[in-house]
Amino acid sequence: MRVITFGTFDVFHVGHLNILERAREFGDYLLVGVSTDAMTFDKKQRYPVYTQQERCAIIQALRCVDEVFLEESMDLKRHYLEHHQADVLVMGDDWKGKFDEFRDICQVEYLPRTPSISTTVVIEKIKLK
Ligand code: C2G
Repeated sequence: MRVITFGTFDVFHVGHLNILERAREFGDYLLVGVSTDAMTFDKKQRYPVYTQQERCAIIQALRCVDEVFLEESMDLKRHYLEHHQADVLVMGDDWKGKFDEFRDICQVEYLPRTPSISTTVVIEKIKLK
């Protein structure tokens, strides 16, 4: 089973690791779409701390990840799912319901987020030191 997930994965933290490890358990090949810097800017009006090359290198180095590609636009999801022949799409439950339209081509799973951690929380913690 080919599993796919998407994310920015900026300032990598244990919440990111947890979702990737749990996603991998849905199959035997995990593909990760990493949002480009430009796509992140469009979505959040700020660039990530780490560049897309750095974020891809970190994700690619994880034992649970088999393949990494750049996600250029939210609107290309169906294309990515088809192109990579994904059997299962896994996302955190902050996206609950958002990708149900793809149930016609793959299984869609929303997993509970790891509580109390996010890129913003990490950045704020560092600022306060
Ligand atoms: N996540 C999590 N627990 C946290 C923080 C994040 O499970 N404490 C999950 C999110 O639910 C998501 C993944 O980690 O599934 C990546 O999160 P982000 O880097 O915040 O990515 P996001 O901005 O949600 O981008 O096409 C969709 C986008 O690319 C997703």
